[in-house]
Amino acid sequence: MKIRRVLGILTISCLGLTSLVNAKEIKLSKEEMQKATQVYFDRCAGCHGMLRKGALGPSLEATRSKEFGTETLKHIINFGTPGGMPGWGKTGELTKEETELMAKYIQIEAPLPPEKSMADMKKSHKILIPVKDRPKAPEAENWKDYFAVILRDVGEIAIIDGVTKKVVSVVPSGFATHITRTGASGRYMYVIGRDGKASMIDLWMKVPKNVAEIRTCNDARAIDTSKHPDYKDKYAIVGCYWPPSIVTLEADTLEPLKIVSTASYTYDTQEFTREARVAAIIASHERPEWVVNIKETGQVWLYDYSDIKNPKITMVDAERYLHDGGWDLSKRYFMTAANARNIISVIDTVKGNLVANIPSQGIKPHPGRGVNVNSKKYGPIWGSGHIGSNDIIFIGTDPVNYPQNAWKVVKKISLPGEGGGNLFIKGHPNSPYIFADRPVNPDRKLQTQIYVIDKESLEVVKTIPIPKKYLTPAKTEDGKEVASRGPVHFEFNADGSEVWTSIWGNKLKASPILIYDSKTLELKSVIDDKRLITPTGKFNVTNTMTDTY
Ligand code: DHE
Repeated sequence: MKIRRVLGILTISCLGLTSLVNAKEIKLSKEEMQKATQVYFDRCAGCHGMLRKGALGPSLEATRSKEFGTETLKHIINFGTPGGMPGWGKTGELTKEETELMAKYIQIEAPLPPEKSMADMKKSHKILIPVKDRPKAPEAENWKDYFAVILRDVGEIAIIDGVTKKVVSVVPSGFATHITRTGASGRYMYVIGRDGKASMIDLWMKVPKNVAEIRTCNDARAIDTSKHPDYKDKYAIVGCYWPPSIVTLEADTLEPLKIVSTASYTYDTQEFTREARVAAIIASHERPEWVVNIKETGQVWLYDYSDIKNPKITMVDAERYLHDGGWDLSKRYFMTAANARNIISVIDTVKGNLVANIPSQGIKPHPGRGVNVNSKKYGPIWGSGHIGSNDIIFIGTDPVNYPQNAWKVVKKISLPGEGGGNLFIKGHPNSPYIFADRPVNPDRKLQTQIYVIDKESLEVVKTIPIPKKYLTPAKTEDGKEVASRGPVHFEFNADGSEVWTSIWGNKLKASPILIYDSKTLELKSVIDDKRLITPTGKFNVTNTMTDTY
């Protein structure tokens, strides 16, 4: 595996010193440390933290890892766990040697990652196409039905026309690109890489291109924009994992405006937490406000951007560890998973307070943005799946007209078969069905099916197996076969008549996007393009702009 210096020179150069001194029985060479640091960043830091204190995954601090020992750690890294830890060896992402290296590395104390200042950030800022040279009107007809598709392992975004199903453009982005979000008008698609590189693609161009980019931090997962009508297309926001911070930017140039550190105190035990990372961010449509999950401290920050240099932040105590979430049907309540404690926290963005911490009745809730249904029986409800168990839950979200159902799990169903592994669930007002994936379930059959839930009965009414021809394994250079993981993530086209999913393959070969009719559930088309390497998240312009799910 090639070593990329995404962590920066400071980390790489200090590794050899600190870590080798701390290790008693385990010694790694400087080269091995560099490689292991990179692999840790690529594969482990997201769930276990840069400082290895744990979050979605457990703590990997050296003292704890040592209790397991190299052989047990190798086994876990190779085969994964039923709780959602991927089997990195089994999926071919790590070789035998890399698995052993990582088992040793996590028994050595974590090196301290570098900080980042405004001056560092500014050095990386590039306006690639100035505003005055960009199109004055859309040059393509269907741009509001474009999909931005994450090509995770190659760090690119494919822009696909939702009407013609043609790949219009493939645009470079940050390392192991994570998600995209649109501005309020939908014109620009904002992209965040795991290396903290934010970029923006102009969808009005005949062939969409990046028009600006900036490295906001060293590790990030979230990006959004100002969606209040008075601030339409004015600001963008990046949420960083490391250094843990919120970075605000000009929306048309990505010029950095302000950095706010999120290192702070846990809401309950009031312990200082250096690594208080920014997880989901969502923009209010009603107020000049971003709703920001601070993962480790269990607080949701309501970040008022009306005075961008002097932001007002309301810190709402919720629960730990906050991860992803989305709006309820009214877009007043933010429904978010506190996955370490199996809780869905509900934040009232009008009153600026916590409404409820609802036990999710499953293990590790993972909603993505979740799903909204206007149920005949229960009124407006919001739903989530779980990584660690097969439970799908629906919570009542209308305290005025359905007070008896509000902030309660009104319905819980089970996906068929043992174990969890669900990552995303999606709906659209024009589709009678909700769609759920299960790409991290260890059972091959369960992993490669789509689960269809009827919006009226709220029962799983069908499972759609992915045809074998779309799951053919890739071959490594030494002839080893590596299977793809099955479908991951769903997104609808603008009118909700189609639902798109992608096969989560690996870097060795392209993987298709499968498009189903959202009413008949027939496979309508397949986008099979050799540029589609590891397609994961898919973001339709209209649905992302309007927060439709
Ligand atoms: Fe994600 C959303 C963090 C791994 C695909 N992911 C999110 C959000 C967070 C997050 C905080 C919410 C962002 C928001 O709404 O502002 N993701 C993390 C991790 O920390 C984690 C667990 C481990 C890591 O090292 O990054 C992780 N995520 C993944 C993947 O491996 C996925 C499945 C594939 C990929 O391409 O990276 C993945 N995450 C996604 C997607 C969304 C997302 C597609 C947006 C869902 C949506 O519909 O809005």
